[in-house]
Amino acid sequence: MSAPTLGRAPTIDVDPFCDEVLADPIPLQRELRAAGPVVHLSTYDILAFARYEQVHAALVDWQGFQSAAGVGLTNFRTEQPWRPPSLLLEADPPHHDAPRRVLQKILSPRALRSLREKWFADAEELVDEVFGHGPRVVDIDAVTELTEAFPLRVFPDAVGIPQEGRENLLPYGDHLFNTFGPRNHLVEEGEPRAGDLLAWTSRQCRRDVLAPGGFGAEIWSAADRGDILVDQAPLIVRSLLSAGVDTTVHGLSAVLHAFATHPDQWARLRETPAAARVAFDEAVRWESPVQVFFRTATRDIEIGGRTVPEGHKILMFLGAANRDEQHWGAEADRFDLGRDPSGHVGFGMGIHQCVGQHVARLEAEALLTALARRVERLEPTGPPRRHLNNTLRSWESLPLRAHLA
Ligand code: OVV
Repeated sequence: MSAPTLGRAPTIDVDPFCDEVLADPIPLQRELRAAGPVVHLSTYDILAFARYEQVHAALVDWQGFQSAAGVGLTNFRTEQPWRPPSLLLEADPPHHDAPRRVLQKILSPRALRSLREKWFADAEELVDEVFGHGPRVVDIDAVTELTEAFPLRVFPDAVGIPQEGRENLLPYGDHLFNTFGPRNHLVEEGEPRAGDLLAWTSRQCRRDVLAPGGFGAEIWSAADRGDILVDQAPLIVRSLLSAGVDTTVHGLSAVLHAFATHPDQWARLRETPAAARVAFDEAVRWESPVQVFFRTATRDIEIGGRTVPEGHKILMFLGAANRDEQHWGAEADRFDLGRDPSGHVGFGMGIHQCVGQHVARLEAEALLTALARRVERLEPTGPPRRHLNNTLRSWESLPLRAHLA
């Protein structure tokens, strides 16, 4: 069809989904940005964008770059998706819009006001449990004890799912985010459990399983009002369980790792606790817990001086765009509370921009506020360990020492 067009862009032969790159994507991101506005990835024979300008342009052009053919490497036009597609993530207007409107209202800052006090108290309680009232210096693993523990304490309750089986939420999300990439060893290792995890997750989306007053029940009420079809309700609940757990865990890990390695910034947060929100967004920019997403060209479409042929997948490096010096300045690699991180593409941009971002910010604000009150100084006590995922940038372990106030 158009191999010569693809061929004219600078080619990079490195596989962005190999273990070495997933463990540290920063050098490849730099190489991709330097290579040009559009880069050909020979491993998958696709075009990719790593500069802010093209990533942003592709994200906002939903007419030219569709989501309904899948936002992973798999093209849903030619290959069967492993789960029924999401009505939000893997849909385009007009189908996308009613589910989006419903969820956007349920997760709006206004709707979340009723959760704020409870989540701040829950964060205080967790921080008290972790640090107790004895010694002034406490060693923890911030991942298991804080960044996984806090979302798992508040989010499943907010959705309204039962206690039983909640240990499936993180493994389900981990596999889901792996499946947006190529079928490498990470996907293959997840496959034996995938059917059971998806079945469990799908069962939690039924009306009779969801507690009254939660986000899940609100979605069913929207179906009763006719804002969405009744058959759409379970898949919209599934979006909450798919996109709402691993992402927030890794976002919180990102911000705690950032602070542990930038003690001056922690001091700044303690002086100005209201900086918790901006700190979280700066960490989402700096670490980009969601590193990449794909789109599919709906027609031959020009971008960055090249033509993406109709039907071809493109890969958007959100993490690379979020550290593009052309956009962020020479200090793009620095985690800095003095920066205005708005405009970062860590939550995406345009009509698909993260509908749960206010939930994520509220979780972060609650946890950081509680920590800033108790912890004078945070320092790493050992090497942090990455958890590899085809889409997510995440930590398996963050050994930290907290010096209590
Ligand atoms: C943004 C996102 C990630 C993963 C899953 C979904 C959405 C979904 O809607 O299922």
